[in-house]
Amino acid sequence: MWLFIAENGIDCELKVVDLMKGEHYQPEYVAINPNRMVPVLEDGDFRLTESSAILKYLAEKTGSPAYPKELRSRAKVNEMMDWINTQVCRELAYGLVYPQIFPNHKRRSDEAHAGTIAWGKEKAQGWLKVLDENLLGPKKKFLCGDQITIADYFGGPFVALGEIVRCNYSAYPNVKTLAGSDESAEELEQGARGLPRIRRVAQGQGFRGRLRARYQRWRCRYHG
Ligand SMILES: N[C@@H](CCC(=O)N[C@@H](CS)C(=O)NCC(=O)O)C(=O)O
Repeated sequence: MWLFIAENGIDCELKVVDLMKGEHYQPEYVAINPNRMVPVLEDGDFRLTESSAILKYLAEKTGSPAYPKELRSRAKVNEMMDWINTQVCRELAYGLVYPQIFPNHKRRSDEAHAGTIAWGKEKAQGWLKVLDENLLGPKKKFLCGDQITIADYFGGPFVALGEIVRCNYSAYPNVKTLAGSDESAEELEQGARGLPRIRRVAQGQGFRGRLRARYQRWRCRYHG
């Protein structure tokens, strides 16, 4: 979401909620999002949670081609985002990565904790294989074809989460590209994806435009 905001020059006041310090459990933030999660977008007095819904809102509001208006093209973008939001989010993020980085995801015994991670790893590998072989494939530049869509803005950073716990994506060459972990410096200039692209945007661009977005966060500590 942050990447989309930055690349589209949307004026956005970025407020980092430090999950490692448990800031999302502070009353001030809970009043904004009782789910105790990030992100939240505020556009005037309009407040929106759920990163997929936020991306669609921003893309629609700015008339971005990254969320095509044509019925079937849009349906494919929605399909991809739902797939990422359920399968990949559940197993890669919540099964494998988050239990290893967030203290509040610690299970009640070491055995239960190890079991959660083992299950998440096994399932995530299955989804990564589908992503690599069926959804991306070697000839497809982006998740929904040759043009970048909000599904890529959504999915790239999700997949790149695996970097934090040193996932080895060598068995999934197309996933590596989506996650941006195999971009050369030149490719990066031309439009890398995943974490390298986020870093590039973070280093090189400010936030300009008209909207005010607060409590938005794609930047956990691990992004530096
Ligand atoms: N369905 C929500 C999930 C948001 C979510 O999982 N956020 C994570 C960080 S990426 C979070 O805030 N975790 C805090 C926690 O688990 O304590 C969305 O897509 O916005």
